[in-house]
Amino acid sequence: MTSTSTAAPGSPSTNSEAKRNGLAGAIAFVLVGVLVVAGVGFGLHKLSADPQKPLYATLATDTVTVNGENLHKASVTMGVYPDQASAAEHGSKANAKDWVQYGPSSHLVLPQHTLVTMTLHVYDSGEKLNNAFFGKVIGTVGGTITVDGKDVSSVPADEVQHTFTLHGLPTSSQDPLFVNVPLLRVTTDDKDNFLPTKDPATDFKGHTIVFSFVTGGKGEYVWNCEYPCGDGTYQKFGAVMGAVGYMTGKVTVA
Ligand SMILES: [Cu+2]
Repeated sequence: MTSTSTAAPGSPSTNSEAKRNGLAGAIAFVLVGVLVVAGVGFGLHKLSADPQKPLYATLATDTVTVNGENLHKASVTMGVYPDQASAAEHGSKANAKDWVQYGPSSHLVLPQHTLVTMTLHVYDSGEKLNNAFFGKVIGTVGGTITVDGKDVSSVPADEVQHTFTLHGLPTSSQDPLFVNVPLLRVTTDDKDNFLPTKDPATDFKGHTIVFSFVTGGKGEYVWNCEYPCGDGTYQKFGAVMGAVGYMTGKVTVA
């Protein structure tokens, strides 16, 4: 019996089988590609998501005149804690890791064209800034902050616990906003125990720092600490320093 090259009806030729296999492979390749892209997108979204609920500034009913401009007023209060126990002790929901941390949220939402007054209760010790520039107060109304009720325009580089440094990328599409506030450290004894302070608002365990700045139009900004309070990596700028929810976060002007 001689073989024939014509396939019986209903049975695929080797040629179209190869084509079909090729098509299945291509579809599988595209599907894997889609899954990889979706996975990366989901991962990045999760990484950039807020670890805590955003903290909205409270809008006041009265207004104030700053540099000839009549502005609304808003206020926001936060804390800076050396660890989870300190955060819990002072009424802030502690973050997942037992690191130095801002609380209760690292994502602030502030109203636009408003005089924002921030109150920070700060409970950590410190060492020395690696860059004395961040010991200066910049961008606040009057160029000052109050520390336990006293006006200052800078904090010595070796008396800083953390900084609140708010900034954005230079862009033509949103107003510039730069605020730098050095936070006075709580002093410690030679065994690293915290010494009592003179500030009743912190139960004599910290300092209260108050300052105001004026927001521009809507925009997205970031803040971070510029005191090297991370672990030994990246000259103490690693770990907690880059961790959203601890020493860095977002500011939305809405
Ligand atoms: Cu810090």
